[in-house]
Amino acid sequence: MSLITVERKVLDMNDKIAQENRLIFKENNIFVTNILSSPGAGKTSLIEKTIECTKEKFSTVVIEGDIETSLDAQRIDALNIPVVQIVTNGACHLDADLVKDAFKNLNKKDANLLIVENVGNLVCPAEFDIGENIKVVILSVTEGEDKPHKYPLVFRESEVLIINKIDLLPYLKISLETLRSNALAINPKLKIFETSCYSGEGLEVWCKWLENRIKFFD
Ligand SMILES: Nc1nc2c(ncn2[C@@H]2O[C@H](COP(=O)(O)OP(=O)(O)OP(=O)(O)O)[C@@H](O)[C@H]2O)c(=O)[nH]1
Ligand SMILES: [Mg+2]
Repeated sequence: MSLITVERKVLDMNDKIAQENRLIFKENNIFVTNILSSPGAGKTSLIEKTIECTKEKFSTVVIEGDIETSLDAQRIDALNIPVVQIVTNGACHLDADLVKDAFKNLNKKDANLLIVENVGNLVCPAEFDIGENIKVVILSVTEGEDKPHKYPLVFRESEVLIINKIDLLPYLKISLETLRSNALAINPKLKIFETSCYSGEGLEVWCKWLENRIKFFD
């Protein structure tokens, strides 16, 4: 019983800071995309590709979240994009307070898109609002079509599902149609894209959608 109370307090405090973040992001006229997935589904790869295909339209900055290492931040830094790495030292998600601090330390002059790569995990990050405009969940085709039913919260909370690594489909038994219908059964409003960060398939459609989504945010 007391454990449940503590957890509620932590989430209430997080929601309060997330609302403050939302105001700060709005004041800075910056659209915030929170990217979630299990480890290795392709979050950093998709961020790299998104930066590349939207560079004429947006000035992007990135916050990276990892349990250990700054390897992902190094990949973004190599593109000359301002980036701050949060190392959680074991925590399985980013929270609003960590993102607030990281945002303060970000060189964000003229930026209008902030992409946050959350810690690789399909469970905890979905519970923590960080003040983002949209959550995007990535699922790679090797993870199986049952994941929306097994990890429903992240699919419920996300506006977008990106099914990544579709270049691997010829080697797998997964049905994309079943995966899509499982995801839509959990969240009928999900916007679904199919991408390959290797072949480039589907990336333009995703980037165009993001451009429009940012154009019309208030
Ligand atoms: N075949 C294939 N491999 C991919 C694709 N996208 C990413 N990968 C590979 O998948 C592995 C993980 O990609 P990352 O982008 O590092 O994944 P991540 O989700 O950021 O991983 P974590 O940050 O560790 O959770 C790397 O070896 C990528 O090269 C894709 O579309 N197709
Ligand atoms: Mg990564």
